[in-house]
Amino acid sequence: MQSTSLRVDGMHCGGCVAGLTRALQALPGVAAVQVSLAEARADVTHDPARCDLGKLLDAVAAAGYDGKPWN
Ligand SMILES: [Cu+2]
Repeated sequence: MQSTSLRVDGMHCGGCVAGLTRALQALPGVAAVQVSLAEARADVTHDPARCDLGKLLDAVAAAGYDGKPWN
């Protein structure tokens, strides 16, 4: 498992947090998701062989938010 942190802009409320959490958790290979509205951050634990950074960012974009690697 690998831990990846994303900067996610465009979240405004708890509904956004819940929606983004669901979208990321739905990806094959994702084991755990922690989304922080205050930090505009998503921490994802995932199997890098099944779910890479590109797939995480695609899911963020598909959910309607603007994501990029945290660092
Ligand atoms: Cu919202």
